[in-house]
Amino acid sequence: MALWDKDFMPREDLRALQLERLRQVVARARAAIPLYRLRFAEKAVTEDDLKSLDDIRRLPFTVKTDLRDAYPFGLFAAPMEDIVRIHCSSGTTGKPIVVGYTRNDIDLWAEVMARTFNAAGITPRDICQVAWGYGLFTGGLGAHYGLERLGAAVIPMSGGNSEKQAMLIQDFGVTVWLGTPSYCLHLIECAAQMGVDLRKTRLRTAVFGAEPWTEEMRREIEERMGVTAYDIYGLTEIIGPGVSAECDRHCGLHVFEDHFYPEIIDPRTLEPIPGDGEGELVLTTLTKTGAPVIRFRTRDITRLYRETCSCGRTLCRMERVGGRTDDMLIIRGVNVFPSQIEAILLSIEGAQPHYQIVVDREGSLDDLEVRVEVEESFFSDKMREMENFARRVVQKIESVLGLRVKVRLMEPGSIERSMGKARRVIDQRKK
Ligand code: DLL
Repeated sequence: MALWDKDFMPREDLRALQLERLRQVVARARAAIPLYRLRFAEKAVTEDDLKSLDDIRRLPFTVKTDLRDAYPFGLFAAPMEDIVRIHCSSGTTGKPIVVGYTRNDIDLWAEVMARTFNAAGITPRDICQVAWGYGLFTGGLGAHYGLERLGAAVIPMSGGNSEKQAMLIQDFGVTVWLGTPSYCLHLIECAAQMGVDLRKTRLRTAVFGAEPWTEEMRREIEERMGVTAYDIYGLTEIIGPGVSAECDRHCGLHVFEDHFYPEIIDPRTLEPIPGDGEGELVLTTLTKTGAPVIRFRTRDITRLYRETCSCGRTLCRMERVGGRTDDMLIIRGVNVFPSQIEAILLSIEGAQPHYQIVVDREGSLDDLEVRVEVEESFFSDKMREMENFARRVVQKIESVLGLRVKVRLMEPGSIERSMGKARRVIDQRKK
């Protein structure tokens, strides 16, 4: 049986498996983690109360601060002798969130990553360049083990060093590139400066994840790189990448539900959202033994589609994550996600996919400034032409968002490039 046969399991079998695994993980967490023992006792719930999957609602949520407060190893369910790997979340300030993996967890992680890459059409014949960071971040090593499990050739490149990335793509005949979409754009530019047209190389697939990106960005990169792009999703607290992945239909990301149980809740009432309504994604790890988490509130906003995909996978699909509850800017009462601004900018000829959003407060009013790079050929010495262009950008953003904005046109290359996750928002209100 191939690993990915599990993607096509009949729904009833999958649900029975999920319930059995849910009971097991609750029992494990209760036995091994004092915080869960206490929380379950407060709610007077044990694994024996879980008669159907809907009973998951009786269990308490886990939030980021629970993990942070348990720093470093307080939520591990296995003794250190069984932990074989430690990763941390990518937060920039304060203490990180720490996750421990047993041998079992490393194996299941490689399995879900191999299923991820199979869904993207990657085979043992591919040569794959991994440009997510290797280290405490889960992207590099997570992808690495999955590609090896699949039997593909892996180049553990990590992020940055764009000239070398471009050189190896050419010289090694790399067919698959994996990393963040924002770094990919930078790589395309660097390659062009070196005289390398990535469309003319053997590259055919790009796998992107670790940050939000839009359909407009997909089209832009597919065209400039000559690839088909796939979206993959995950987070450190749950395992890293490998929670969900697109198939060749590109209509949502299949959640590896036999390992991760998804729910969608209303972040204010904490009640489940019915049908395929939008809300906050909550995940439970069903099989992890090192650091299992029950009903983790991801803060990522998405929705779940439960009809079978035309690819035949029975796994439900989540919509691409356009933003997090904590990324949402509230500007003069209007909710704005950076991804909305990205989509608008990319629909304007001459605007480049390099942008930053600066929020500031003038008096009691919030101000939104969008800084966007302008294509070289659009950059003009004539003040009037530039003003007209800026006005067009302002009008377009204002008509979609219904919000007054300032637009600052920037010279090509002037906005900071990232080797990993891009920093799109500078919020000066928090100073
Ligand atoms: O970014 C794990 C990962 C690595 C995923 C490589 C995919 C590829 P963290 O650093 O813990 O882990 O960040 C997790 O990043 O909660 C989302 O907000 C965001 N995110 C991850 N993938 C996507 C995606 C890794 N495909 C946080 N689309 C998550 C949108 C994403 N947002």
